[in-house]
Amino acid sequence: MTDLMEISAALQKGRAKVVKELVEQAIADGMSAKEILDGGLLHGMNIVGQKFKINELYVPDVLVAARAMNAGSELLKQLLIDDGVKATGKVVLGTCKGDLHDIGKNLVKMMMEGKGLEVIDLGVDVSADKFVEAAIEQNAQIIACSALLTTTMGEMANVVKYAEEKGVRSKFTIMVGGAPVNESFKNSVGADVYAPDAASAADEAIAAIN
Ligand code: B1M
Repeated sequence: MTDLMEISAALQKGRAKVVKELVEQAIADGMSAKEILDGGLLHGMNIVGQKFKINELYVPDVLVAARAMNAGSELLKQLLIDDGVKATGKVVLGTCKGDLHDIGKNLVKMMMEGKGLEVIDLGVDVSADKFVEAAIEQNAQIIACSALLTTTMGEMANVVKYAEEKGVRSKFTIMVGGAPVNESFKNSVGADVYAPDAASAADEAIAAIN
């Protein structure tokens, strides 16, 4: 049986190839995607975050760890997506303007696709007008904004404001999330839904559409 701590340790060292092999092994051992994600990949990334905070690791170390995280989570995607599920709704998703963090956003995308939602991924550094214009163009029901920086979460207020100015606010459920975001921030910017993690983001999206 694969030791999830080995996945965590390899991720912390940024060893993408090893992470990939260990995740493949864990899948072959019959572990669930959630177990591998929470106990291995996210465990390792949390430690990287703590060490980054106290200057024990630096930006290049975090970048290689992020690459290893993406290599591992990409393999889990197949397990999270049920081919038989028909798209039940459309979401435009992105990381807010000025923000390049995309690991959490990518997990949200995977979980939403796993629930049968069609996700239009706008990428990172997405401005308020781009979120809203894409939602109009794509005829989406949900605008989902991720932010990891206290300096970029303010763009979420601009998304709400821009939708109001365009007269389309009532057409969309605006969902917000990311490490510095919480329920009271969601209320302060006038968004509709806050989700603390990728799995609840997918559940909340389904609930908002139905
Ligand atoms: Co940056 N970084 N980073 N970083 N980074 C943080 C966020 C930080 C907390 C580190 C720290 O100081 N401890 C700090 C932010 C401080 C703050 O604003 N309060 C920080 C900083 C300061 C910076 C720079 C400014 C550093 C610098 O250059 N001096 C810089 C900014 C660059 C920019 O964006 N303009 C920077 C750069 C980077 C890297 C490029 C090196 C890299 C990103 C690589 C990438 O994403 N491709 C990076 C990383 C990896 C991190 C940490 C270590 C890990 C983030 C992560 O991916 N976590 C992070 C520290 C930490 O969080 N512990 C840190 C795993 C991921 C799964 O979690 O994204 O939170 P998260 O997603 C969660 C939930 O939040 C939620 O679901 C996910 C779990 O299921 N969620 C949503 C996310 N989006 C959601 C949307 C939803 C719902 C839920 O609905 C729409």
